[in-house]
Amino acid sequence: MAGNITFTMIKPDAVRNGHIGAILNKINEGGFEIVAMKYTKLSQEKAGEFYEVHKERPFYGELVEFMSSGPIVAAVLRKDNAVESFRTLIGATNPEEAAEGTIRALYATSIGENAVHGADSDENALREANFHFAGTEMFM
Ligand code: 3AN
Repeated sequence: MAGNITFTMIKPDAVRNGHIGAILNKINEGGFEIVAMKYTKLSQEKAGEFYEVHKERPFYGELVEFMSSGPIVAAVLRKDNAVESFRTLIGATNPEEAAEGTIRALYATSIGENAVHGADSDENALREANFHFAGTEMFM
């Protein structure tokens, strides 16, 4: 059965470009409840750890550099079928392929700097939530 929790980050490009408020509004309008949230910055080491699954990909270095380049908003969201529903709301990885009205179509600048992260499975959503938040910081 699909879980009801997903994990997201508003990435440094979207923060720099002033889109935090607009993206949180899309998240609320999409019917997601925020159960944890923080404004923070990943060190290079932490970003490397978070994206460890992509270590062998050619863009790993660039991704770690970018994700540690400025503050982010990390959040845990609740909705039925949260992972899939959120990935629909954010759109394709490449903003040029993202459906109209999705967060990436509206606010991403490139495939590398694509405004938001969304967990890709229930298992990863929980792992990523626990990576960023202590149990006492999540109001599930
Ligand atoms: P998604 O974020 O849509 O799940 P993944 O898991 O394939 O996409 O990639 C993780 C992150 O790696 C993306 N959000 C993006 O920032 C970066 N990325 C993916 N593909 C590329 C690429 N071809 N060039 C640069 N960065 C990329």
